[in-house]
Amino acid sequence: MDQITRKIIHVDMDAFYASVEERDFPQYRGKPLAVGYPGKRSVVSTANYAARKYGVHSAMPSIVALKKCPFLNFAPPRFDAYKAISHQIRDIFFEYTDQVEPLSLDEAFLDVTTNKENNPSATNIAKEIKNKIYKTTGLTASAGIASNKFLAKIASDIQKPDGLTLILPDMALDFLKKLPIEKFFGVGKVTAQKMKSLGINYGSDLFNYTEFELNKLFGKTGSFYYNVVRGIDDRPVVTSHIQKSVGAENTFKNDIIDIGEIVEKLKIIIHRVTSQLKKNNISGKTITLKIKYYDFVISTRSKTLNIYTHDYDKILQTILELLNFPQKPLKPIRLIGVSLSNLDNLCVNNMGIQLCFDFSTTDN
Ligand code: TTP
Ligand code: MG
Repeated sequence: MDQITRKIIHVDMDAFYASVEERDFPQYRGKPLAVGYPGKRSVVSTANYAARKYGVHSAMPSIVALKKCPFLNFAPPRFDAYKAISHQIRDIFFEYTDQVEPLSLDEAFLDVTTNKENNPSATNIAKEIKNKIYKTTGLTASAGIASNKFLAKIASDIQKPDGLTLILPDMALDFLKKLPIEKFFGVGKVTAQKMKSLGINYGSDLFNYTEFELNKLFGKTGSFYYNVVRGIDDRPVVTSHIQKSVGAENTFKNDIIDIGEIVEKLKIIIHRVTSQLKKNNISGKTITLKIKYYDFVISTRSKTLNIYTHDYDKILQTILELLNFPQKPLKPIRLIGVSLSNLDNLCVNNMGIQLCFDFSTTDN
């Protein structure tokens, strides 16, 4: 069977947190800016491009950053703002494909081999996405387009900020040979150090090793390195394990027509749903009421809110609206269910690992 060449886009916002702060607080614009706190035990979350010129970067202790750039401004992080923008960009991705794999708040892989627009050009889709992101959020993103995730991820980094980079399969090898080993997506800091101690500084050095040798040196990941330096990466864009909805339902022993009794049953169901949401620290935007009547006819009604919620009262109020409370139901009800979808769990990967960065550094 012919292998179809995949079309993968990787989108990554430019200096994400810092760009949001510059957008919302004009006094920072054009000046060196770090997101984080200047305190002794704090680190920089990210720096804008003006600060990067001085060598300030993510994860750098704030004191070191201040030594490098004495006039550095610090903006305290506003995680909710970044999360809201993350949802805006995710909505844009879903206009093109459901094959979206978020890696963190500001980046995602998209498989657009087949897409909702039937657009054969992944490059044009990436351009459209960048434009829409700019129009919607006022922020720039960089995009990489390639036949696999590894190359797309590397491509998006090449022309930052506001970049658009296509790596065609026959360009990949030349490019990867010249790439410093620490820029390889999937080669962590520790491995990069080990590779350097072996004299592997660039892709070309890695290319000289056999798969057998790499497996001996790095275990199973050796095969991964062997393949990616040749531009080979078959990993799919993974979406399926991201939980899409949280819900609960109840089938009654006897059909119910009394509206008061239905509301009491709904309250119990909503409690179950909200405790589930709270336990997993997620909220949802779309609230759905499902009713199965005595004759097995099913009706579902949904409302999408402007905000994400896991609030009991808010959900109850919406459900009562959907139920047309206090009107009596049309006919006796056999089952009733409540669910929340459109969840804000986009930074949990397919293994349930939280990928968003934590902001516990508040030492001042
Ligand atoms: P990145 O995409 O790695 O960085 P960036 O968007 O700031 O800059 P670039 O233009 O190079 O893409 O990370 C996205 C956000 O995640 C970043 O704005 C802040 C946060 N972050 C941290 O909090 N700590 C870190 O160590 C890193 C790398 C990122
Ligand atoms: Mg980024």
